[in-house]
Amino acid sequence: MKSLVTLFFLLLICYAPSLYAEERGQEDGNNVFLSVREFRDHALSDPVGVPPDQFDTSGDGNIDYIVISDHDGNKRYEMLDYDRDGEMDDFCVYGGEGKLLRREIDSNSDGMLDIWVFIKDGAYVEELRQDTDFDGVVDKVTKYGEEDQ
Ligand SMILES: [Ca+2]
Ligand SMILES: [Ca+2]
Ligand SMILES: [Ca+2]
Repeated sequence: MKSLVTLFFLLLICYAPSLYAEERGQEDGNNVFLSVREFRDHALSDPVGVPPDQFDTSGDGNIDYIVISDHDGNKRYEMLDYDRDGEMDDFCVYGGEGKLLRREIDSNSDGMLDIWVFIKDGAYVEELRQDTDFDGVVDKVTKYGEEDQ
């Protein structure tokens, strides 16, 4: 009986993370990037974009704001170096016709994204995912507005 209990806990440990990963994969059709560099490189290499507009809004010589648009002038990505440390930390992803889909933030500037905001209809926050202890794993999911539908 004791070994059955042990087996149960082992299974729980083995299956819990994979179940979680599966759930994450199903929930969003888009890639979730964990590293800000990965994200930036992905956005900059997106073939639908025209050459990005890059700005040094603080005038310190570092690019701190990048906008990538498609050929119709609709925004695809926006990247901001909010704390001006030279590394982008605030990303906006736009869908068709320049509608805001998602915002992803590296709130503690460690180079890894830790806040994901999913936007509905270009304006309403639908879901908030957070990695509150910055270990690379989402540990808090808040959904909004479900009761309205
Ligand atoms: Ca930064
Ligand atoms: Ca972070
Ligand atoms: Ca975490």
